Amino acid sequence: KYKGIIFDLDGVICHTDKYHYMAWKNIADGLGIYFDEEINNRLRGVSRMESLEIILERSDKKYSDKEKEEFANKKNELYKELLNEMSEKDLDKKVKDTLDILKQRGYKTAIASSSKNAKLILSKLNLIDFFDIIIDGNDIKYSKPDKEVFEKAGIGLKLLPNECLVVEDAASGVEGAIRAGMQVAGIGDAKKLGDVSYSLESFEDLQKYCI
Ligand code: B16
Ligand code: MG
Repeated sequence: KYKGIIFDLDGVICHTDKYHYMAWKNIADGLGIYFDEEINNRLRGVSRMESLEIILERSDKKYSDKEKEEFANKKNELYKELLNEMSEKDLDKKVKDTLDILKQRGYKTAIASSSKNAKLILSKLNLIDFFDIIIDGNDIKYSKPDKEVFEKAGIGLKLLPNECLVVEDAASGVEGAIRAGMQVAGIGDAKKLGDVSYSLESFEDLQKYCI
């Protein structure tokens, strides 16, 4: 039924979501702003600046655009330091095997990520040449829950929306994919969301639904 599979990156292909959390936690603690895993879930799939705005909701202070830019830059520096340690061994074998099987079955594959660091991460995981197309935070004007990143991935694969299945871990991504007219397989927290077509207990479950 599907001809292409469009994957989110953070929280689906790899677990860089924990590094985003650690880096933002450092910024929030430095500013004396309360931040926890639950608030962090709202940052999934959302752009860097929009993530900062969500964190600052709990601050009484007003910050200038220049200050906000400094916080966001500092977060990205911390995040990239954490990424330094990453290598091919951080790619789960079951994820890699599943990707290979789906490719053998003839599916086209894409990445649709809000992250401006997506290509850096994919090269560390030695996956940069695996996907037919990579659309990331540098290619879009509006981040998830907008449909832009998914629409561009679908166009890049030369497929219609109803020929694509999106794999997402975030509410923002599920919403964006549905707005793009695509069906979604939810993993992690997103597997509990009502509008997903498939709930994946693990990444390998994709092999059951994409035959
Ligand atoms: P960056 P995804 C998203 O990636 C992350 O989930 C989100 O937490 C992050 O703020 C966003 O990328 C921007 O990342 O600061 O690296 O540009 O889940 O869409 O792959
Ligand atoms: Mg994600």
